[in-house]
Amino acid sequence: MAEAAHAEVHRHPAPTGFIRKYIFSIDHKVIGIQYILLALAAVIVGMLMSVLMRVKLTWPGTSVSILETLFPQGAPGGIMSAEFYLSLVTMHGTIMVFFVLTTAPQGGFGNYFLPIQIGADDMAFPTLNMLSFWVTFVGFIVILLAILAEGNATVGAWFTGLGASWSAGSGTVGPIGGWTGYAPLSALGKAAGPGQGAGVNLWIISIAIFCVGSLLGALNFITTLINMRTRGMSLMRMPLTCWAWFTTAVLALLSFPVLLGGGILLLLDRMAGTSFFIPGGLYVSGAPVPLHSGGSPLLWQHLFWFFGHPEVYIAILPGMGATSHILSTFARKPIFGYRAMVFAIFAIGMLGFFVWGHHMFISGMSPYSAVAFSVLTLSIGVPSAIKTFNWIGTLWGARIRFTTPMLFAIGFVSLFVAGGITGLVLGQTSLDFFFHDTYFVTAHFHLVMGVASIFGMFAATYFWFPKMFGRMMSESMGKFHFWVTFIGVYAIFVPFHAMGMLGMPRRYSQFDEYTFLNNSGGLVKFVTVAALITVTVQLLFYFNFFWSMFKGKKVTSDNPWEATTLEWDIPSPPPHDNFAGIAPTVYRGPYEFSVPDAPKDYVMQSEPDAGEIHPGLGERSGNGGNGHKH
Ligand code: HEM
Ligand SMILES: [Cu+2]
Repeated sequence: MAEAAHAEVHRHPAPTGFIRKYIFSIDHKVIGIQYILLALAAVIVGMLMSVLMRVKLTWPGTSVSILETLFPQGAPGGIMSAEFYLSLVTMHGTIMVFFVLTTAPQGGFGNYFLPIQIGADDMAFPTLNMLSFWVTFVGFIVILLAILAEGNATVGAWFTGLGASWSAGSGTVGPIGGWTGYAPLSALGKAAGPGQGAGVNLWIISIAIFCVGSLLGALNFITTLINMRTRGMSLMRMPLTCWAWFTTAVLALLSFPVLLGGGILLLLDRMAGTSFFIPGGLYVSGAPVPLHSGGSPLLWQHLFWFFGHPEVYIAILPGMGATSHILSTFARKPIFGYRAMVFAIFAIGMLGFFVWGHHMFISGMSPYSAVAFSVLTLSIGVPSAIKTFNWIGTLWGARIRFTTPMLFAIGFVSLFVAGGITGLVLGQTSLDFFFHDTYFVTAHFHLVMGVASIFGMFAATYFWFPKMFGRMMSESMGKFHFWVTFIGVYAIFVPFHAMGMLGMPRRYSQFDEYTFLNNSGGLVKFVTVAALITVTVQLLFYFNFFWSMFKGKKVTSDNPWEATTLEWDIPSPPPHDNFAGIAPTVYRGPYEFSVPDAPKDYVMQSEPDAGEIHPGLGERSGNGGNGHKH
């Protein structure tokens, strides 16, 4: 074979010790799984918090005894206080956005499959990759500390020695401020009220650490994709998953530094007496705020949302990539409009940097700026519609194989459309005046960013599980999981729209005082019951995941889905260096299904046409032959 001539020297031998193999591993596959496990742990915390929020909103007198033990002041007698609710909102949002949706799709699946899909033996900088994960992990530990520092006197006491701005155990619970941490509330420190002490410092530090981890990861993704594609893997032959991970990395590289910088300034305001975000003449609870003047709370909003809007694409683009890939595979059809899909994903990513002002329509900005932000926001509808049409075009007239990953991919399209439509509503200044800070917004972003991304990850998990672990997940459990979750999330979030139209404000722990909401009790209860059912069925997913890892049906082929990309050429699970030291050669695009006259209904990327093997081709095209040194 021509390939044999290009055999590479094995760069790093497989580690043997437990620690190097599973803990401080530099193998992108192990690191990918570590990210996935981190997300699986974080999402449990985030989900439990959402359940507690719904319980507090629906049955405010409920006593949860473990809360009394952990947070004796925030939940006296196990009954959640209003402040407890507000800190739940903050931590639920933060953990979901950062530690679930920014870790699993990119750090997890991207790490595992990007190098394999482009025919590389690892990431460009394996040690840096390991560092990215462990930095992110430390960020997660710090966010957990943030909860306990405010809410638990014992943990709080660890921090009180650090100085006045570290006052902790503030009589309530975790930090309060929403995942957006708006100034001046977030900049003032303890004086601003309960939940504003050490917990907020730790919250900022956690996010800053997270930014560093994500930045290192982004550098690695970009370098790997540009430098390490195997021969024949031209850009336009890459699977759409790779385009999505690449675009996501570019967004991360451009947006996380802004949040990191903003976070440092915020910390300086809290601890070093600066006034970046604190205006003069401020009063809190009737007392003047001394020593601060000249800062701008709006500056924080600009910095935050310059990061924040790209962040929602960081969360969802990998899901779009996985969905495109999986739809094509199980529709047994080439993806409709490959080039248009690449263009659209990049357009969405880039336009995402010019729309942050749509989060600030009611901040008092000039109506002229508002019009500009509004028009730019609506223009993102164009590439989004291109993607949607192409997904539908791919499914059109196909003989679809309704496997679990396919169901979740179709679910992704459904949720993306359902949630995206209301983006067009909110993108209009006049409508946003009413809807801003109501449950309508909560409905919009949960569907389009929260749950759609999660569906993308479910699809990816069911799809790649056999490759990662050499065993299949149970299809019957998977389908049951899909249907309950699919109906469940609509049952939760469709009523949110109605609540928003009634004028129900978000981030409120109770609505008793609002007579105009008196009739919403039934809706509120319905949502909570739906949430309890939906969350419970996720246990089945966890069971399926871990049970199948050890007891699932062993794969009988390395390509159980009859897919075309490079990962399906190699053993399941793949060996330490992916391609056993022989760089593969790519002869075609990634979605050659239902090819006329082909012996099977698909042709793999690595399959040459008869007579197409040219000895020496590898030296001329592609650049994967040399590997890299480190
Ligand atoms: C079982 C599914 C979920 C339920 C029942 C749920 C419920 C809630 C509730 C009740 C709130 C607070 C509303 C308020 O008082 O303003 C909230 C806020 C939020 N949720 Fe979820 N959620 C779920 C899943 C997710 C997911 C997957 C994400 C991932 C992005 C997410 C992200 C957020 C964010 C960013 C906020 C806003 C926090 C803030 O206002 O600062 N949620 N959610
Ligand atoms: Cu936005």
